[in-house]
Formats: sequence, C-alpha cells, structure tokens
Amino acid sequence: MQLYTFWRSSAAFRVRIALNLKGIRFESISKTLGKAAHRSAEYLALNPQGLIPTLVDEGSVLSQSLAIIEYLDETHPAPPFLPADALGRATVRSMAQAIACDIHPLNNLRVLNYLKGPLAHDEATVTAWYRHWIAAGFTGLEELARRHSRDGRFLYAGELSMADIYLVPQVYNARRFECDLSPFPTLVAISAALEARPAFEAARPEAQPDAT
Ligand SMILES: N[C@@H](CCC(=O)N[C@@H](CS)C(=O)NCC(=O)O)C(=O)O
Repeated sequence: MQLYTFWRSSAAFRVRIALNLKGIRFESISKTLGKAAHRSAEYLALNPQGLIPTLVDEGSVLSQSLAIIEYLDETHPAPPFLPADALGRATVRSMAQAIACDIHPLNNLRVLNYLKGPLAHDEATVTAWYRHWIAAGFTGLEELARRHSRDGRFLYAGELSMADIYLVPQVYNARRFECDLSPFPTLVAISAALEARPAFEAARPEAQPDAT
C-alpha cells in the first residue's frame, strides 16, 4: 500500500496508526501541506478533494481517513477497531466522529488560512478560534470518556478501538496550539497511555521521514 501523507497531517496520523496496528507495511509518499503540493494536478487526479491522506491499495484509491480506517478493519480484521456489538460500535463511532466531524474540520489548515487571508483575522484571533473549538469538542468527549472508559487506558470499554486512533492525533494538535488541557484529565491520561504503544509511537509526526 502507498499512503499519501504529511508528517503534521492529523488525518494522515490516524491512518498511520491504523496501518501500524494492523501490521501492514506501507510506503509513505509525502505531500507537503502549506506548499500546495496537495493541490497539484497530479495529486488532484488521485484525490479530487485535494486533502491528505490518500491510500492506494493494489491500484485502488481511497480517501477520507474514516473510510480508509474502516476499510483496513474490514480487510484486516485483527486487531478489531470496532466492538462486536451494535451498541458498542455506535458508541465508538460517535466518539470518533466527535473528533472527525465536529472538531477537526473547523480547525483544518484551509479554514485557518481563510480566516487569516480573505477574512483578515490576526494570529491571536485565529489561535483563539482554534482553542475554542478544541475546548468545545473536548468538553463533551471528556464526559463520554468518563462514562465509557473502563480503565483509563482506552476510550471505550477497556479495549482498543477506532475512537483511540482519533484521540491521539487530536490531542497532539491541541498541544501544538498550546490549548489548555487541564479540564480534560481523562482524555489526557488515555492519550498518554496510547502514545506509549509502539504503533502510536511509530506514527507520531516527529517520527516521520518528512518531519522538519
Ligand atoms: N475528513 C478528511 C480530512 C482530511 C483533511 O482535511 N486533511 C488535512 C490535513 S490533516 C488537509 O489535507 N488539509 C489541507 C488543507 O486544509 O488545505 C479525512 O478525515 O481524511
């Protein structure tokens, strides 16, 4: 498999964790965000949305980290990313989507660039925007984690799931923007436990060959 990635892309970070957990070897092809390599005609031909990541599996092209991770889970069942029961699957998906659908899109590079460029907001305002949406999203997720994490090591029911794959990159981003994480002790503790695992450690941005 080939993964079109960028070291600091948190959506690519999710897919790197998933590939590592499944023990799938992959080739990383770096597309530098910020230098518009992800908007090149060549990359748009592969992924018309022009977003990172894209995964190519034996010539088939997949986009959207959520879809890619579910595809990897269906094609490589061990270890499972979703619980065996329908209620468990819905709960795990709701936690993953709280990050993927409600936090991440508001703080994506193109949104921040639009705030800074066409809307002419200064750096302090854009940082305040970033921190606001992290705090709003993490407030609900912290309560969900308190309810569902059995042991403080994983988000759901004492077992690794897709929700954990989403948590670690979002906590990484929050730290990068120096968000106050003190109101979210459950999320911070779970993320710390996950970060120590080899599959997460090998996927972290600074461990990537294109890290600068
Ligand atoms: N929902 C997409 C989000 C993909 C996405 O937005 N990726 C970011 C990097 S984390 C990106 O390519 N940003 C480029 C931009 O904002 O111009 C997914 O989960 O794959």
